[in-house]
Amino acid sequence: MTSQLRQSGGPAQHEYRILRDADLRGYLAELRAVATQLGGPPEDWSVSEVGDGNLNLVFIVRGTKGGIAVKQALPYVRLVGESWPLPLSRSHYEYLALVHQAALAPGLVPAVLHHDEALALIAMELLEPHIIMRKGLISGVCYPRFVDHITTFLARTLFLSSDLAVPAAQKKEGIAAFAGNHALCKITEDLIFTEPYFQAAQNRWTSPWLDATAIAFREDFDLHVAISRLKLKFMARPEALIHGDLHTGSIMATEDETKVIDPEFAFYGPMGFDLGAVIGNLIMSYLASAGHEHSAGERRSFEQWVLDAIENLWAEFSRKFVELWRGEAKGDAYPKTLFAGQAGAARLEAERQAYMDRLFRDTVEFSAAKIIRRILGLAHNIDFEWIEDPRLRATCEARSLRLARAMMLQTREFRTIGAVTIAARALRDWQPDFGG
Ligand code: SR1
Ligand code: MG
Repeated sequence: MTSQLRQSGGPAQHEYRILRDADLRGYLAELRAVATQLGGPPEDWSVSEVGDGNLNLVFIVRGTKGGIAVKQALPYVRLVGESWPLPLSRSHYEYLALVHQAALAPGLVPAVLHHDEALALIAMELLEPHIIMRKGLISGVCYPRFVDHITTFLARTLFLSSDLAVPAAQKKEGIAAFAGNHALCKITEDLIFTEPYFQAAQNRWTSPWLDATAIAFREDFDLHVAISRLKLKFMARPEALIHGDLHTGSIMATEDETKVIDPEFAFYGPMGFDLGAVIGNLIMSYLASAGHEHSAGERRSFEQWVLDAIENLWAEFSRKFVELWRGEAKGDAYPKTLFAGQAGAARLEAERQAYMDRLFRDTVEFSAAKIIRRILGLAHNIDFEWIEDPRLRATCEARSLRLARAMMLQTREFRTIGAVTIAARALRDWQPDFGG
């Protein structure tokens, strides 16, 4: 992208530096297409840093004609500081993922306007009036088009990058293209699949209420086996190009539109990890809702919407995925020659159902892992963090941990998505015994 723009009058190659205000303005002024989109003289552009994520800087730049968003990777983890270095190459993988996702699921990711690998910078479409979906959910906003959009995104990006859809050589090239993103995978391997289950220095939880639960999770070898099996699935199953961090903070939404952002954790991994991220985060939104009530029951219709969304999400995803499989199976998996005739077609259809059942079990387990890490690990969710009363927060978190532990250890009891929502509903008003 940089070299193409340079040929058409873009800037010369830059050394990495953190771009701030005037520097960013000057840099963008050299990009003809971007400057035209902004409009007016660069001195009049407004620049504000709005990033509230764990890793990067995000600037909103506005000119007389329009605005753009600029994301720049820092050489360290923003949440922790310079003591935790992180490769800038994640910006390259994010750019690559955005381009792939735009091709596979048009209209569901922000348009990329410019990428500069050396500066670890991506300029993209400003999403307005979209807000981070997690913030909308905390305020009790329902998103009527969300399930349709996110299931299209998931079914298309996962199916169309898998061995079901692409020839083996192309799939392996895809794996290779993202293999260098291992530092971001390592964050996930540590923060989701390891640290919440031992006394890692950076863990935190709502103390003292969850102290006993945190200790119990650290001493529970059934759980340690389950999370270790899941970690291995994450590490060793390159099923499809996954987003890698698809929580509700990676989604920007209005009532009518949904855009998936921030795929810097993208790599070829297990499909259930993305599905589990969305469902696990919706479960947390549901079980955190009681903590945001001003009067008992005022958020019931919102909560019902979240439960319906969880159920519809799996149903719609699996319908769309199987439909793609029936119509666009151009990959080398399940060779047509092995499923000839009517009997072969029937057997393949049954196998599709078995495949979806396995994927559902993965999804349930990954959802559970996503919940546990946000309550006992380093990086927490504002769904819980914004509950001011710590005892109430701990109550919502304890309900979520109880559900997550069951989903992780008794996965076979959660045969349908309805079983998950029934269990969540049963825990909505459960009162944990905090002792004392
Ligand atoms: C140190 S990074 C912590 C978390 O932020 C990202 O959003 C990922 O979820 C990561 O695990
Ligand atoms: Mg992110």
